[in-house]
Amino acid sequence: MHPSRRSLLLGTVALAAAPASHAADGQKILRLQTRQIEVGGKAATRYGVTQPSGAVGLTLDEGDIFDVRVENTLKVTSGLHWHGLNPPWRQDGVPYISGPPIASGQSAAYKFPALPAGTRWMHSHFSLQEQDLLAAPLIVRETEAIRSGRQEVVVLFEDFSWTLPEALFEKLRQTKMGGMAMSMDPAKPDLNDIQYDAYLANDRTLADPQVIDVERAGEVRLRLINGSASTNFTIDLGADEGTLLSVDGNPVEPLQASLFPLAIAQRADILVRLQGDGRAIPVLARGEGRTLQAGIVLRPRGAAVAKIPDQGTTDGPVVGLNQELLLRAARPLLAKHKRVDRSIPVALSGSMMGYNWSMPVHDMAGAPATVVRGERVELVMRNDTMMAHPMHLHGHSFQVTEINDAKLAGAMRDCILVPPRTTVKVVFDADNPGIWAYHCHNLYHMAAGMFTTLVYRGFT
Ligand SMILES: [Cu+2]
Repeated sequence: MHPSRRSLLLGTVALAAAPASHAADGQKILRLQTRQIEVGGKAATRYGVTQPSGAVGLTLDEGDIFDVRVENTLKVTSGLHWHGLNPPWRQDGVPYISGPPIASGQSAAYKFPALPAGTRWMHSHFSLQEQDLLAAPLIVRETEAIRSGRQEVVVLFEDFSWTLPEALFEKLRQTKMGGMAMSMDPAKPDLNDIQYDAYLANDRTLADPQVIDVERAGEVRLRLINGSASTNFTIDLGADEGTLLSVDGNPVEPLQASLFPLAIAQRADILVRLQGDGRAIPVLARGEGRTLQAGIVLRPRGAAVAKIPDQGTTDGPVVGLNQELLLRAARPLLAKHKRVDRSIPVALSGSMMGYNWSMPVHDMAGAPATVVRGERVELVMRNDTMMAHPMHLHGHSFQVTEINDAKLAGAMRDCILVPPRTTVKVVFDADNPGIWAYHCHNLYHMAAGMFTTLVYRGFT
């Protein structure tokens, strides 16, 4: 290893004692690199996360140790966050909160049990790099999924612009100045801040979609990840139906549908059974309030694949919580302590004086949410704004327990969409002491202030 590539060792004593000069057995290398993709016939240079083998992202099996060295080969400071895994807090990959970012030419090591299993993902939590596609799948295959022998298809959906993220953000701050561009009509929520040039499915537009060979009458487990910076999607299976197996990587009671809302940062595992009729099945992600779409195609042997336009005939549906109300966790929080020990109000807020967002806790802007280890904690998120906010808590899986006064034993998640004029309650067990990021996963809302922390009292 180059001497300037100083190792930043994180975590356990055992790890610190391991030689840093070569990859230990089982240690995987993830490189932050630039790469070229093609959008609309033009080449675009963006960021990416690849292993030395060329594999994108990382796939592990349930029970594996997450043993990774991240090498930053970019010219800029960066890092990776393990979205949906619940590591010790110092290994969460959030710059300045869980640890320092990774400078250009440096690396950092991570080692912890890869829990919980399921469809996770990884992305930069540094500046606006996520919009530059610095994201990849992180799959921890469930033992049940491995045993099933089913084919699996992982799809990372992203939003793409030819404009640099910093310019997009600056434009938002300019055009929203004074709130003139923001909807004041409660019947018309603001769906999109940014008019993207393309949506991508595994880096490809529908001009040249990924076509995946499947068995004629086979079963396919789709692992779908909304890795976009600020686009909510609806997954559309067209005339076909699928069975929702898990959301955010966590199993739910199976739910049959052809449309599946997928808010920013959320994941959906969907089982598709091919009918044996030899038809290809497109899996589309339709942008909320836009005709623009992306997708992949499942192709049984010999099937013809029709061209799919990247513009649909109607706008993608508004992404809300109708389906969320139907979801039931297959593995809910343990029933042994049913009482909520602490309830924390969080007001999702926006200022009409410019593009400013916030999430005051207990009505105190900038205050962290504080908890004590061992408590069962409820977050009460009330959205007073005209935009939906996909709210993500790091380091924990929470259960959705109430949506506008409707109580439910809902899904276990790490990201829940809170639509305008909606209150959502989620509950989690405070079992992972540390300082955790807690924020809106719309990249521009987060950058404009909708970000706080969850802090354990006296955890050190
Ligand atoms: Cu938001």
